[in-house]
Amino acid sequence: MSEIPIPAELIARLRGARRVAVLTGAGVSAESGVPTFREAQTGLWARYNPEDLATPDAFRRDPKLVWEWYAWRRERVRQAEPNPGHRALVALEQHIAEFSLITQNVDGLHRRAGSHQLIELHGNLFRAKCSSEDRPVENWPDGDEIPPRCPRCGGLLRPDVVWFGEMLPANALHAAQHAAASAEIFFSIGTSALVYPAAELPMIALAAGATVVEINPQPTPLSARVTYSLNGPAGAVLPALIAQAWEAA
Ligand code: BJW
Repeated sequence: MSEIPIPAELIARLRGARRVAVLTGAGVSAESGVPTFREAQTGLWARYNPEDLATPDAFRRDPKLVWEWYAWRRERVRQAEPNPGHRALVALEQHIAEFSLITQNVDGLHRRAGSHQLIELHGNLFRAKCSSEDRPVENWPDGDEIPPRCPRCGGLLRPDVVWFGEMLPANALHAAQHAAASAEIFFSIGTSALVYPAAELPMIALAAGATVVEINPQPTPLSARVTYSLNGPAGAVLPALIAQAWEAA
């Protein structure tokens, strides 16, 4: 159980809420052993800055390096399991009439935990697309050639994720903006709130009059703006929030 004090007024508002939206970032998967984006990478990858690899330029310069980085990350995520923070968000979805879980994460752990109302803003590690035709590719050969080639046109395959300077999937972004604008309570959890347009979503919610709650052990540029800042790990704070709102009622 979390030792972070959760204001009684927030618990009461959550219990009465019909529309809740949640934005998650890499911090939610940290307790599953998946490194956050801006923490140092380990082992082989410690000398690379993730922000320099997650770009179309990096892929153009060295497609093999970028493909191998994503293959390494896929392997780490395959070995990871959803944690109590992911599972608490599944429980939250079950208590709220109109619920949206907007994630910047590409690891698929929310879906594996059992979340359904999910909006993936930055794509998914486990999908690939053709870098020439921009079409999704379901199955790709795991042969000698790295990156593998598109079975239709022979172009290089790339992960189906959103890199810096690329547009987010329009449907996902519109759904996220709508959820933020109509939420009574908006949570920003485990994100450094540095990357746009995701970082705008809590601002949209604030401007529309929502209660905005941040859950993060570290301060972010958003912290001074929110209604409640809960300074702790998501895997402890979220289960405590659910327990106090519904199990102790
Ligand atoms: C815990 C915890 C625990 C630890 N519990 N918490 C407006 C202003 C300025 C710049 C821009 C702007 N609009 C667009 C831009 C440019 C750019 C951008 O935002 N740059 C900024 C860096 C300044 N944005 C884009 O390019 C976007 N495209 C776009 O806007 O298109 C239109 C356009 C194009 C060109 C010009 C202008 C407009 C695309 C952004 C795509 C981001 N892609 C990535 C990679 C995805 C694939 C992959 O994973 O490899 O997405 S970058 C990376 O950052 C990844 C993440 O999803 C994203 C956010 O990171 P996140 O999740 O916040 O992780 P961290 O590591 O930063 O933070 C972790 C947090 O967890 C920390 O706070 C910890 O304290 C906390 N934590 N343990 C809770 N247990």
